[in-house]
Amino acid sequence: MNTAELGDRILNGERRALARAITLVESGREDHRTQATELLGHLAKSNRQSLRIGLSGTPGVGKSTFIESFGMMLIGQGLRVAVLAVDPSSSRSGGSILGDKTRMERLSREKNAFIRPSPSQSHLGGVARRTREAIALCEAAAFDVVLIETVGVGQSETVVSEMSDLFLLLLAPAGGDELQGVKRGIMEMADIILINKADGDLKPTAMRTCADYSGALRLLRRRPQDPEGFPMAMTVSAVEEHGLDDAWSQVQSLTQSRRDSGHWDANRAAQAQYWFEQEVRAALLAQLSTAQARAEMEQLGDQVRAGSLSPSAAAETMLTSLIAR
Ligand SMILES: Nc1nc2c(ncn2[C@@H]2O[C@H](COP(=O)(O)OP(=O)(O)O)[C@@H](O)[C@H]2O)c(=O)[nH]1
Ligand SMILES: [Mg+2]
Repeated sequence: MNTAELGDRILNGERRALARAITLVESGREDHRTQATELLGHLAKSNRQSLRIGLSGTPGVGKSTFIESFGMMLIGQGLRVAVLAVDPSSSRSGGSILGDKTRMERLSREKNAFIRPSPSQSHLGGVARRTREAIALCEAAAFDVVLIETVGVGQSETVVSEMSDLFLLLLAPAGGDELQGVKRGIMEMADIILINKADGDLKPTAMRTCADYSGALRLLRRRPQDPEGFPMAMTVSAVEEHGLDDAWSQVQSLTQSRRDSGHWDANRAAQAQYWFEQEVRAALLAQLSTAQARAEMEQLGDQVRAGSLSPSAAAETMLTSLIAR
C-alpha cells in the first residue's frame, strides 16, 4: 500500500490502517522513516484535533480500570476514543497496556475505541517521537479523545504532559504521610488529581486523601492557564463507575476555558516548538555518537590531554567538523 492510500484510509477512520501506520512510525528502518514522514505530511492537512489527555499513576492505582470505565462512558456519548501508552521501562512486558488488556476487555471490543500498547524496548527519546506521531495519526483518524497513559516513573510524565492538552493524575487512597510521596513536579503538572477507589471500605480514606490534596494544590503557585478552581482534586471509583461523569464535565469545562482564553492554541504552538528543539538536540546527539565522530572526539581528546590543544579550540574543531558533514 502506498502512503497516499494508507493516508486516505486513516482519514476515513479505519482502525486497521491506523494500526499499520503506527507500526510504520515505530519502525527504525530508514525507508519506513521516509514513508512515515511522507504519510504525516499528507495527514497534516486534515487539521483535525482530538482532546489529548495525559494520564499518569503508579502501577496498581487503577489506570487500566479507569480507562476502561471512562472510555466506555465516552463511547456511550457517541465519542471515539484512542488509548496510547508511554512506558519507557517496558522492555519487560511489552507495554503497560498489553500486560493488562483484560482490564480493558469491553473497551477493546468497541468499534469506536482504539487501544495501542507501547512498543517494547524503547528508549525515552524514541518513545517521545513515536508517541507524538501516534497521537497525530489518531487525530487524523478522527478520534475525539486520545488518552495517553504513562506509569509514574519520573521523566515519562514530563514527556506526556508536553504532548497533552491536559493532564490527569490518578492516586490511590492513602494516609496523610504519603502525600509527601508524590513529587512536587508531578503535582504541578496535574490539572485534575483523581483519587481512585473511593468505594467500599476505602471510601472514607479516599475522601480524606482528596481533602489533603485539595489543600496541597491550593498551596501551589496559580498557573496562568488555570481558571478558578483548577487544578482540583476529586474522588472517583473506576470499578463502581462513580464520579466519572463529574470528572468528564470538569475536563470539558477546563478545555472550554482554555480554548476561550487562547491558552489551548498557544499551548499547542509552544509544544510544537518544544518538540522541534528536542528533535534538533536529539539529532545532534545522534551525530555525535557515530563511529566517525567518536574517533574524532578521541583523537582531539588525546591532544587536549597532552596539552597541545585547548579544550575550547578542540570543541570548536569538533563542532565545525560535525556541521560540515
Ligand atoms: N476498590 C477498587 N479497586 C479498584 C478500582 N480501580 C481499580 N481497582 C483495582 O486495583 C487493581 C489495579 O488496577 P489496574 O487498573 O490494573 O491498575 P493500573 O496498574 O494502574 O493499570 C485491580 O485489582 C483493580 O481491580 C476502584 O475504583 N475501586
Ligand atoms: Mg494498567
